[in-house]
Amino acid sequence: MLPSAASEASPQGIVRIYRLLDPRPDGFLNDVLAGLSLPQKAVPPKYFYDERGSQLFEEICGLDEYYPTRTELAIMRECIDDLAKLLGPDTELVEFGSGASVKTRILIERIRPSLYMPVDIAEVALREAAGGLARLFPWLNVSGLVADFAQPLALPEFVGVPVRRRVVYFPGSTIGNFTPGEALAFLRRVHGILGAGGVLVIGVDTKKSKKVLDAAYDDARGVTAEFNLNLLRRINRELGGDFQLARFRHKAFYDETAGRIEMHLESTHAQFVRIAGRRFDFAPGETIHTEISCKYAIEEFRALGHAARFHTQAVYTDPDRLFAVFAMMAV
Ligand code: AVI
Repeated sequence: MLPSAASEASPQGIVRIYRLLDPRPDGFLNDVLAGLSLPQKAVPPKYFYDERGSQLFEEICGLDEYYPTRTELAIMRECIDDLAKLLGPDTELVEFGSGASVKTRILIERIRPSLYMPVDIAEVALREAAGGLARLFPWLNVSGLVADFAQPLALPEFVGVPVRRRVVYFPGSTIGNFTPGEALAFLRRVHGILGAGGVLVIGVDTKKSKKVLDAAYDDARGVTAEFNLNLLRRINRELGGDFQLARFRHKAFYDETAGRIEMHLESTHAQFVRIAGRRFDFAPGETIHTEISCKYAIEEFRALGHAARFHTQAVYTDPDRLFAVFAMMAV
């Protein structure tokens, strides 16, 4: 699929926003209807991120219990000089995610890429973040791409910009939201996007105690619960569903055997819900599976990278090994 449209300029830095034409404009509806028809009802986690969902996720990132964001940030601060040496000058920096984080700012400020391209499905968040970065770094050439990075994609080519190396930045341990098989397929696609010599800088959440992980996904203030339930609110609003939110509850737990968090919305009653003329029945205690978040031991992730033809050049971690940032070269 090729990018379809370019637009937009901000007063200071120039921002171009490209959109990949969605061949299935009713993708959300189809995915919800198909997912709720499965024996284990499920909705893909990419649909969390409407405007409210993106705000709630930002709030999660600041929670005491949610250690990944602050830990990854501390690691980036610590490793940035080494990382900059490893990446070298004249890079084209592609970020999978909106680019709203402080980590991105640290990276851009230090490596000064020739070109920066955030790729995100959430257009509002992408526009805001790209505009903010262009204002903060007026020298920066910013081209945002509205696309689902979990799908195969072709990036626009830019001529006349000095680029020695393409770098893909994928922070936040979002790779954990794929199954290991999907993660491998994703890494292989990233390898294709980078080409030999390109580098992937990726944040990975590590395996740790169930107590710490359970709390990170079921916080005391209920922000994660609100984030999860917002998915039903979005289905009601955008697809004309009639979920009663008070009849569902957030459920999240770490499955130590599988090495992953599972997030569900549990029906508290026997009930049915209608969406687009279809009826879905729920037994009491039945759940909609909304997210997995896989955790990797450092050696496990190194092996996954190796299977996708990446050579791990550096692994940066915090003293408690709660989180890891990998720099992996496509070979
Ligand atoms: C985006 N992703 C890496 C988050 C995670 O930790 O899996 C999403 C999230 N879900 C609940 N809390 C945070």
